[in-house]
Amino acid sequence: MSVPRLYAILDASCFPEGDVMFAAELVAAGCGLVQYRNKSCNARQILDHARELKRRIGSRAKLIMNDRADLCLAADFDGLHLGQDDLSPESARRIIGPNRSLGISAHNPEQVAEADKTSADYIAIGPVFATSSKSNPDPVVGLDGVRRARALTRKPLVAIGGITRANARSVIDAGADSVAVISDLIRDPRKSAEEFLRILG
Ligand code: TZP
Ligand code: MG
Repeated sequence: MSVPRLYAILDASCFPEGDVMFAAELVAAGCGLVQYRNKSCNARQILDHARELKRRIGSRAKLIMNDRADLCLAADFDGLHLGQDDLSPESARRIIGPNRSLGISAHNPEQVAEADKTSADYIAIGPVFATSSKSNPDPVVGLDGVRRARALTRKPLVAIGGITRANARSVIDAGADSVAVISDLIRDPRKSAEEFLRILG
């Protein structure tokens, strides 16, 4: 599996009025993958939102569900992203099957090496820089953390945490294949995604 250079994350907490327009703008800019992250709604609400996203943009972008293997299947998403406290990759893989993408977050070299041994299709390393989009984030790993992770895996490496148009190129130059972004896409998603895509080449 290859991961596109820009890995957009739609964090539901940023869109109390609904989030489909945000996703549609990202896709219009050429963004080919959107992760749906919802840490506050109940399962039924998350599934409703996810199905709406699937209906509206599912034919134009790959959709990744955060945390929940059951909702990934129920909404017929293309992949699942797991943190260190979610289901193990092998348990999740049994649920989502061999064909959906599976990603794992890692926050230090040991976790990268561990994730490398699993059936994960990509590994996310971070937070690279300080972030205010995640509660209780792990310590920042910096560009050195990206370089170290790069040396430990040949799986596609997604960098996350505090990544903006101003620093995205440095993250790719440190060895990441892709950058995952929440906040620097929010204000003007179409323009911002277009700029990311231009910068990331
Ligand atoms: N995991 C590590 S940092 C982070 C997550 C979900 C938040 C990234 O958001 P932002 O706004 O791009 O820093
Ligand atoms: Mg999680």
